[in-house]
Amino acid sequence: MMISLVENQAVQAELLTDKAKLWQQVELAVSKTPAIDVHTHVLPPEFKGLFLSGIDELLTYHYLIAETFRSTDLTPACFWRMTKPERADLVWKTLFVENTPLSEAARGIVSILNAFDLDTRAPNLDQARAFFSSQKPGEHLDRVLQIACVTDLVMTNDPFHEQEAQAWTAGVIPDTRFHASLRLDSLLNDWPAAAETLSQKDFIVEQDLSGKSHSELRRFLDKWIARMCPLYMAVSLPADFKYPDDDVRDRLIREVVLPSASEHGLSLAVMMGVRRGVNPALRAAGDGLGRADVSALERMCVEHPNVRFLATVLSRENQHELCVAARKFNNLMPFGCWWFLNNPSIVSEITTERLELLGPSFVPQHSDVRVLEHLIYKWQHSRVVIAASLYETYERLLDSGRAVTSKEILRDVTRMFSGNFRDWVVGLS
Ligand code: RAT
Ligand code: ZN
Repeated sequence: MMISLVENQAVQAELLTDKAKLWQQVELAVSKTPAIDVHTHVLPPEFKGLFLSGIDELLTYHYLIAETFRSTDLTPACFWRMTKPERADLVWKTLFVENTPLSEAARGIVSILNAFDLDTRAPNLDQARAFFSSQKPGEHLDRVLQIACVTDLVMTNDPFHEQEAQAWTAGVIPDTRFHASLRLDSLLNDWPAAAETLSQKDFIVEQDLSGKSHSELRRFLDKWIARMCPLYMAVSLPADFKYPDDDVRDRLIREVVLPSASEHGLSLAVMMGVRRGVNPALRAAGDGLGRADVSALERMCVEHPNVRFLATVLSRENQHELCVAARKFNNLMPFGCWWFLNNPSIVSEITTERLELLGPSFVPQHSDVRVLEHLIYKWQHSRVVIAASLYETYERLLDSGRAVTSKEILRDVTRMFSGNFRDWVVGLS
């Protein structure tokens, strides 16, 4: 659906030869075009105990925990012994009172507080806590989505996560704006433990994938696909991931996951370059990154032309290779500026590079949020940078002799913020 920011048809069709006017239209389109957030970790309020919202959750985001340890002598062991409100107090005191919140994740909290007219220089969290605890969850959710200008978001749903699996099994139906993605990390990245769990749940699988393992794994995936109706399947992969390889993960991908994706018409999202547990003492804040081998992704694309791949890579050094791979394979859709890349300088670089190599045929951003209100800053900050990159691209086009209209700008932004993803998945009307 294309939104109509400029009602008047004649104005929409006007050639934007004036650069100030061009900027105004680009800025308007990028800030107001609704986005589908294609990868998040936020669950809807219906998933009791798993829906995260409010200042204590916001401040104990693993990005900020890692940053806090750079400015305190407290040990991780002491930190983990604290309650969540105590941790949030410490993060606030360390990063926002004793220091200036200069980092992107810290500035994000400022943007969130500001969006709700809360004191961004408060000496403590009393005001913020009172505000968030007084919100009605449904209304608050609507308000956050409206501020972030996000219509739909995709969750990360791991059938091996006990608490979440229980909710699905009990028939909890998520808010219609929340869509599932079937996350395969537990299955693909820790097969021995997954096989053990599956055996306990009456799936007859063997560690060496012999016997009925294949059909049982397909039965497992079929069951969860029927239950969650995911828009895609997804896995994050380590920096040293190879394809082909001679390990069990290769066989699982080749013999179980890709045939299942093909049969159900589901895309596979491949997220490459994580190094889990670089500093285990920091728990979820202790993951790092490494340069991945993008040719592994190319080989998956060439071997499986009937499967659509969504792909994001964590290392800055891999970004250009991903763009070039996408030029070769129209079953490959680059998405987002992931995790450590979600900083203005890098989002700007990646977005410009993608526009130069792929035109509008990519998904510029996803939020990766874990806490509802993160949506506000992740989308506000990204939109500012994307608008600037897109403006420069149109400006160069204008200098080369072709002006665009606001209708064309809207068409391009709509394609990037929702259309490309809609075309890639089934079940999102
Ligand atoms: O980006 C993040 O917040 C990470 O912690 C991970 O969740 C990563 O996005 C992933 O999906 O593995
Ligand atoms: Zn994620």
